[in-house]
Amino acid sequence: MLKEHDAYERELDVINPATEKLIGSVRAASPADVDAAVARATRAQAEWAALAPADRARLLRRFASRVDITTEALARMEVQEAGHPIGNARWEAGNFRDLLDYCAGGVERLTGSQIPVADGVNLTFAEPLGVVAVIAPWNFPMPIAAWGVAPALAAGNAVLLKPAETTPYTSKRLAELALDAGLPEGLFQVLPGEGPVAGNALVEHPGVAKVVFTGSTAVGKRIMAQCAARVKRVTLELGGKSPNIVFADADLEQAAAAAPASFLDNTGQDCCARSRILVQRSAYDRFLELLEPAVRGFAVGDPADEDTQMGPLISAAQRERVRAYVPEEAPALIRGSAPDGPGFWYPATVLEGVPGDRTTVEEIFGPVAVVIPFEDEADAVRLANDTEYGLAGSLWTRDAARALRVSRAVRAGNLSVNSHSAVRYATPFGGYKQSGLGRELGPDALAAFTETKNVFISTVSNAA
Ligand code: TXE
Repeated sequence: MLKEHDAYERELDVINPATEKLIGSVRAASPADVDAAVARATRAQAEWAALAPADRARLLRRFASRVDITTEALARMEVQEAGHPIGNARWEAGNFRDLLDYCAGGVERLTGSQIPVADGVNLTFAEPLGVVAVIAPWNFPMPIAAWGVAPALAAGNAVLLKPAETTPYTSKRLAELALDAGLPEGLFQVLPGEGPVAGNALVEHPGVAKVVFTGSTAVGKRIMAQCAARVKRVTLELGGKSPNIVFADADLEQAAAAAPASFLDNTGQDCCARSRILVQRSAYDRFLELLEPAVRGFAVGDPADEDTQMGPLISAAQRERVRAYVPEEAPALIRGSAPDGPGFWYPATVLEGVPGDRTTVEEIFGPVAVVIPFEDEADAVRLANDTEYGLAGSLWTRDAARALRVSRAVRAGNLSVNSHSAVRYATPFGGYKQSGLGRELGPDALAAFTETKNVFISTVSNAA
């Protein structure tokens, strides 16, 4: 809820989604705050880029160790503001730490090259971009922030992070930890604020060299157009409607046991959620028999409870979005339970996939999957690719050649075989088609925050 005062003076109320209680309010950044932040970041970046690479790496490792010793507090904060199960929230804080460590290891390996040419010496340099804006969503506030923040800092840039309206607290704490660790003042700033105000001001600001955006496809397209107007660098991680392809030759027990987490983790608010379950017709009935108890057994409840696997949706608005796709009373193949009382709860739901229906083609971003039968491999690939998205996908088979064939045929950035794993900090992550632009993480993570400069030095003698 936003309270309006004079000029631009706003507070963002932060609500615990499991209790609907107000946790607190933070001041929303105005366009003038963004201007001031860019000016501070520009000064800090010059200081940062002038440090010896070993010193930058040491400070980033120190930041990582501050995050490490604060993991439990950050995780508890995440439980409060995002409603994530505590076990998941610990992983999220750990992911921020891991990214800092991983990228610190890249600082001294970010080198240029010497390319053989005639009549001189040719050198290339990997130079920082300057000030980078990271606009993050609420579904994984710490990890998604980390994927931009850590490599951008490691490559010598300053970062302005705008967290989502609903989840500012962990980001604010991370900025304090960066200062504690000794990073220059202004180098990593957090600007809680509204997308169309602070977010928009960052995108439009001439002092911001690159925008890293994770969020809805609609806002991503808008940001890309705004960046195009200035030829500003942009990385986009957008939505998904990822397939989980189960072939009849798979270990069906294993595939069914793993399927619930692939669309229920984070209450389905995951861009990699495998929300289209494609099952070979000859195994369809058996797979559903196995899936039902697995879905019902997925533990829903108080996110602070160590055994909880699924918490509430982030907000009343998000629950309304999910309900607009599938009201709780709509017919379903499988429906789990949800707690009564306060909280933005929504039960795990598995629907029969109806070709062309919006539940089978649009990202619902809730704990909802559709199941669709297929005949053979070609049919599976056709269905898997029958989407404007291309972020992730899983396939379950015991046939190694098929695993490789289908992985190569599915037009998506992150495929997993006999697993639902999508994100590892050491491997590249990103989408095909309307799921995004560019890649994050992996060996090239730092390079995405540099410009390559080429310098030719003539060795032709002037002596007559
Ligand atoms: O996203 P928004 P919302 C999808 C998912 C979800 C839907 C809507 O389907 O149901 O998007 O979620 C900032 N200029 N994903 O409304 O609005 C905003 O403040 C600059 C998928 O929350 O895209 C927030 O920080 N910034 C996804 C961030 O963009 C703007 C994660 C995301 O908000 C802005 C989240 C503007 N004009 C939602 N408008 C994923 N890929 O994981 C908003 N923002």
